[in-house]
Amino acid sequence: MKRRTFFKFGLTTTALALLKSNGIFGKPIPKEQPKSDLIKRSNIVISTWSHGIKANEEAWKILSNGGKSIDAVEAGVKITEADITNRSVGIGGRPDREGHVTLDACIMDENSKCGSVACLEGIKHPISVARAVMDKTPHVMLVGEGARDFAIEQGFEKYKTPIKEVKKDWKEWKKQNKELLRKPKINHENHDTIGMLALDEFGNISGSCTTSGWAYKMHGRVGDSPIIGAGLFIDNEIGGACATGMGEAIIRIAGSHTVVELMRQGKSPQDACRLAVERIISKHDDLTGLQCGFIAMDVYGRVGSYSVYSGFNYALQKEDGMNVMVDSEFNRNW
Ligand code: SD4
Repeated sequence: MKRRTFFKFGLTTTALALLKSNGIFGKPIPKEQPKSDLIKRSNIVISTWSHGIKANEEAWKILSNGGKSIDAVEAGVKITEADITNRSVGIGGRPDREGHVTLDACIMDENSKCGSVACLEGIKHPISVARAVMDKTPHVMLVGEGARDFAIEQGFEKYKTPIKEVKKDWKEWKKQNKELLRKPKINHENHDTIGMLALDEFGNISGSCTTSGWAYKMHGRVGDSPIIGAGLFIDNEIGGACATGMGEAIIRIAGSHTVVELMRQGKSPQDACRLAVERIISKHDDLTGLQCGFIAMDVYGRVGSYSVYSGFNYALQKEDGMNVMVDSEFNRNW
């Protein structure tokens, strides 16, 4: 069935009021009621940044047809990975300093099964390779050549990277950034990983996360996105979280795991994201360019987000045809 998206950019006041009134941002959970009665059995999907709108649409097709959240989060982010105009995720991503596009991705399901690939080159869908690591190997994480050999052996589509336009930009960057070649610096304009969380009608949460990482990073650098507990974490008894932004800072506090553990302690997804961001802030003296953001969802169907700096947003869908961008709360303006 064809579905319409009403709001592509920004959330209208009415839509925001509607979402607030049905408790999506954090209606308190009554203590006296058994948790199993309160677990939400309905479809919700959220994903980071505006590319999340298209990714949500794809995930929603699966969720709204009675599919599982793990299939929805894989299919959703594949849309972003395949978009060659996207410079921070998948095959259109920017390379490292040496000109290699190295991709990071991970996926986690309601049974705490997870799979991950890091520093993977020339394969179109790292998220599906991560899923294959989860489903077909006894391991959680494969990196570099080993990950690529596994992907090829499993028949995954190869893709020559960097694409022409990206290679041209990289050559230009090299000419103009001799200093940065020696001492890499954060490039916050290119920190647009897609992280996705979905709840299905069985009451199960899964998540996915995929990125080409920090543009012009050192060769071999791996960020938070493929690291279970940093870029993504799911505990189906509690909820899930994923991260975007400067991976090094997110890894330092085991970011997504921290958000889930804060929810376990009774915090709403919104408060859990805020507290994790505040912990990042408290661990860094210099916050220049240090953008990090989290999105989270709990088993009661509540969602939240928070970032260090303004400008972070995420796409939210919980009804047919209503796929909206929500501006995240933040600690400070740029
Ligand atoms: C990284 N966290 O490699 C990723 C980049 C990112 O939004 O999130 N971009 O550090």
